[in-house]
Amino acid sequence: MTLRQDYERDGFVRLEGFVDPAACDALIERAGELVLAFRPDTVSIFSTHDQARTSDAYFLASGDQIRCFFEEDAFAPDGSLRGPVERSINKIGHALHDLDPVFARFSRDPRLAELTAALGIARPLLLQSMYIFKQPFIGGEVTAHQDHTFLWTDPPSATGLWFALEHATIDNGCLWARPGSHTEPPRRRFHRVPGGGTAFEILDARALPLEDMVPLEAPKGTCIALHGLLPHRSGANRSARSRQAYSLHVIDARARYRADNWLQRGAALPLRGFQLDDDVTG
Ligand SMILES: O=C(O)CCC(=O)C(=O)O
Repeated sequence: MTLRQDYERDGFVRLEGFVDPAACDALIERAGELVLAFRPDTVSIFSTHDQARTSDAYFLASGDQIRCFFEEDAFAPDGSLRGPVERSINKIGHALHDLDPVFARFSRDPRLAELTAALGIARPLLLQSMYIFKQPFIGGEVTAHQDHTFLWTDPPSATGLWFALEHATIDNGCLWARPGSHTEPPRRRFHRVPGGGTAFEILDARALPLEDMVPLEAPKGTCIALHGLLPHRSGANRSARSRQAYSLHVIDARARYRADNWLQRGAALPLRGFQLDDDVTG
């Protein structure tokens, strides 16, 4: 079986040892620096529970920025942080791959271009990057979703490249998915609404099937490529170990990106492919 055949059969492919440990450590160190430099004049919490309500202006304007979002459980009832800020951040998003030199270099490694080409993405554009901490004890669960819901193109083309920067196990909140379930139709479309804010358009009221999902445990350095229609989730982390990961989402320039998708960019930072001079038109 080729990588492409595995991917088309399962909706994901898991490549152990894709990133060497030193490269993982370099991203971990850089993310730590970004958090230490973060001055939270805005407190924005990232949670996949009731996401349309919790998408604030800070989140909605982060498509072409580097911004930090807090864990839902980072706060005490009086609103103060329970722990240090570096143990309180859920994720950094969403343009690390364009704005931060360390993440930009990692994200434009020619091996990533080869991988996306092997998966059948003819004209890749690097749309979104997220650094996900899955903090010890308070790391929030990510409820089951299809990435296409959030990064809608016609036809569907969103593809996730998810990198385990630390060992990801059931205990610290690894990904879960059911092999082959990328044949599920999209259930919801997350979009901006006129006048501000976001909403989910319900396309198919059936819940995403959670049964038969299997844990995609991933040793440090593993890359998991995820089809945009594959329902996947990750558990809360109640363990004492974080589960840091970097996630990069690519779309195909041949597909139409919806103008009311939540993630939009200003003219100053157009989408690019793996080569910085990749053309986005036509
Ligand atoms: O890392 C996680 O827990 C969730 C990541 C995810 O859903 C994604 O990258 O699409």
